[in-house]
Amino acid sequence: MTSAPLTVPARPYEFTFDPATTALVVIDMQRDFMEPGGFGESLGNDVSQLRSTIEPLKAVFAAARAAGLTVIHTREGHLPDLSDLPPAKLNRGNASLKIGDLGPKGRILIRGEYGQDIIDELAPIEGEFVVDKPGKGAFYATSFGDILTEKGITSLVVTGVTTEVCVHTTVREANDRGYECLVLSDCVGSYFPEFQRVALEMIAAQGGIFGWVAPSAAFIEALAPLPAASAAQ
Ligand code: TIU
Repeated sequence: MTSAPLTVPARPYEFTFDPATTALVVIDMQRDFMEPGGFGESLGNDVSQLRSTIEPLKAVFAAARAAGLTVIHTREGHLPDLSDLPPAKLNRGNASLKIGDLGPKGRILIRGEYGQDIIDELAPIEGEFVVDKPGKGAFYATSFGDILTEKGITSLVVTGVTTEVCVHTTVREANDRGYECLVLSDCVGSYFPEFQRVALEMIAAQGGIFGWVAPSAAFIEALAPLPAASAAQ
């Protein structure tokens, strides 16, 4: 099934997409990254930096669900026996709590734990996909690519955290596989304001080397244009 293509004003130029072949991708909006006591904080980060993504994402969810878009959530995490956790990832850095250690919200970044799940505000609903991934990118060692193929998806609208880590890795992986990616600038978040700005610049630079960038309001407007009368007010 295809429908009429829609257009979003974006950087570096307009992003055109068909809702029937477009998925909303929500990367790792998990307590482990968004709330105190999780993996993100254990790495020394101020998790409050990511909270500004929640309200814009709620509006994007409403618009995407009303338009019938495929919605795919991801969660970074590992098996309880850590068999899918490379020592290089376990030992990297100077975390106060390592992956698999017991924190206030359960074992850090372990599948099935309270802290590893998606925050209440952005919980998936029935019919949406939830993909668990052991790496930063959504394609590595997951069913993500198969879901896109089965659903006939060619374009991704990418949101989530963190911008320069799991969002960037996923967009780069998707770009190499031929997907057109629009990143919603206010629906992705970083612990570092400078990284947020530069990571978005990197996507749209060089004629859109990895994809397009637009604010969520432009995407919502493309999905559900305001009636002319109210738009003029
Ligand atoms: N540390 C950091 O910025 N991010 C991650 O470890 N994972 C994701 O980005 N989801």
